[in-house]
Amino acid sequence: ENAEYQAEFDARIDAGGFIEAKDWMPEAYRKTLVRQISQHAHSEIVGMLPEGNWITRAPSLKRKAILLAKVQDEGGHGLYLYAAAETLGVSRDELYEALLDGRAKYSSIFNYPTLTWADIGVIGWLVDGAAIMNQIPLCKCSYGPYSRAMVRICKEESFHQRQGYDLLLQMMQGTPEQREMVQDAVNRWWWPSIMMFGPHDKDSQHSETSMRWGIKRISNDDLRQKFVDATVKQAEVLGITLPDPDLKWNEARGHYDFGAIDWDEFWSTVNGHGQCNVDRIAARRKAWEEGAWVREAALEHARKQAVREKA
Ligand code: FAQ
Repeated sequence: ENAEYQAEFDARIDAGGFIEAKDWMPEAYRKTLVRQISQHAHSEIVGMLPEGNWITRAPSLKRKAILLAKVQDEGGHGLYLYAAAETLGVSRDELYEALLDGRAKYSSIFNYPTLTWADIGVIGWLVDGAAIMNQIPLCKCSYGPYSRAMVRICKEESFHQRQGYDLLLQMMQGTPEQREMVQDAVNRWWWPSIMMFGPHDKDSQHSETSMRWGIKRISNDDLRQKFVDATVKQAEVLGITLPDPDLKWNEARGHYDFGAIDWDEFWSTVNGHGQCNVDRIAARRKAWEEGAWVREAALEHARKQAVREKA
């Protein structure tokens, strides 16, 4: 019987179709989706912290309103993604528990500190820019609930990317100190941003199966290359230098070549030893504990309403 279901699943995947929550799916497909979608959700929720750090210090009312809205969007993205993961038969509580226990991964990028206001612009430009490059192909991924969540998320991410670039363009028209601040932030965020795409294809343990299943449509290295190619021109318009002496146009390949990535730094950050890993999890744990009364009140409210409806 399973063989029949498997054949139907394979045929749908091969035809570029979607798998929905109630459809039969191989256990390994379900597992890899729970892994990727929950890591993605955790990244959004942890990703609120580096920028949240600057809400009280935004330099104007306009910038504060924009930053508040952006961080709120990230909370919303986390919620759509946890909901997409729940369609696969896991609960949000168990996923969240894995994050708070340090068992679950989230994107390496959110373990770097935001030292100046320019970091807020650079996160929008580079981090959201890299996120969109990776997420546009996910709008066509084979799992329906994930792909539909990604369509909405990508629309909001592209606004995030533009607000970051706009913030930097404005700072670059300011004082020499402001321009230096932008360059310094770019120097610190450039390499971590290109690490976001994950290990090289040859070292990417899940790529082959995820590509076969139509979860990943474009490989880690191809996405990283597309990101570098798109970003070089934007850096020129801004008037900053990307911190890579090996970055140069390769006429034969039709792409920019770039220098070697420090994979020791990447894996050490992924495995819990980056600059801010301990702080990030401590902040999420504190928010969970301090929010206990809200969850209890919501449950109590729901209980009272159910009683009232019955009466
Ligand atoms: N950080 O075999 P692969 C955002 C892990 S954007 C940490 O290549 P896969 C928006 C990987 O999980 C950021 N770990 O894995 C925002 C695996 O470990 P595992 C979130 C990483 O899954 C912007 C191992 O390495 N975006 O939040 C990283 O095929 C601004 C082997 O790697 C997404 O999650 C990394 N960078 O490909 C919010 C997008 N890279 O699971 C706030 C969806 C790899 O076996 C502010 N995810 N690993 O324990 C994906 O597209 C994929 O999961 C990849 C990795 C491409 C990230």
